[in-house]
This record gives sequence, structure tokens and C-alpha cells, in this order.
Amino acid sequence: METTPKPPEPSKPKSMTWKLIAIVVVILIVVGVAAYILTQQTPTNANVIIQDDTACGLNDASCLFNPASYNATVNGAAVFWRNDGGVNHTVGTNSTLNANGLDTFTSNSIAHGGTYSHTFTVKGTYHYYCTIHAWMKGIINVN
Ligand SMILES: [Cu+2]
Repeated sequence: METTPKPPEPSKPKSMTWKLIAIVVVILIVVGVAAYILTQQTPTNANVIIQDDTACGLNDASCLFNPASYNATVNGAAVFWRNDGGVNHTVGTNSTLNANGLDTFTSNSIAHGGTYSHTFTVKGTYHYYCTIHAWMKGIINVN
């Protein structure tokens, strides 16, 4: 059986270059997607920041809405809350303190970096609180 000798392998500088370019493109895409996700999770337009000490034991005063009182416009821009704390919180209207006819809402549990928003449709003083930590209270004055 006759075998022909193999010719020597040609060097492949072009294929190496394309591999490098592909790797750089993949890295750029991953960094871009990560930056997009991070900026989406922490929008800069939050009006009320939810803060805590990552514990929130009963009546822990360091778990709060900042500012505690915020002025909004009826049918204007939505009010945004953002949880910058380490534990989950909610934003819920206080039906005991609020006048009849005002908007009512209760957010789902908001994790760190999460937001909740509401566009107020009725003028008035809105008392709200965190349904997980009932001592965390805030007010939105809608004019
Ligand atoms: Cu809370």
C-alpha cells in the first residue's frame, strides 16, 4: 500500500486574527448587555428612595422612604420608588388614613434595585407604607 507523504501544514495567521476579532466582539457584546441591564435596574429618575440597613428588625428607624414627603402633580409624571435597600419592601396606600375617593394601590414585593411607579389621578394627601414593615411610612402630596 502506497502512502503519499503529507505536505507540511501551512501557517494560519489569518485564522488566528479572526479568532481574536471574534473574542473581542463577544466581550464587547457581553459588556454592553451587562451595562444595559444594570442601568435598567437602577433608573436615575426615582423620586423616592427606599433605604434600609439590610435587617429591618421591628421598628428599625433606618428602614425608611426618602424623602418621607414628596409633592406630585395630578395626572402628571408618574412617581417612581426605587429600593436601594438590602431587603424587599412594598409601597401601599393606607386606606385607614386616606380620604375616600383617592387612588389606592399596593405594589408587589420590590427587591433591591427594583422600582414601582404610580401616576396619581386624584388630588389629595396620600399616606402610604410598606406592608412588610408597617412602621415605614411616607406621604405623597398630589396637587
Ligand atoms: Cu419594608
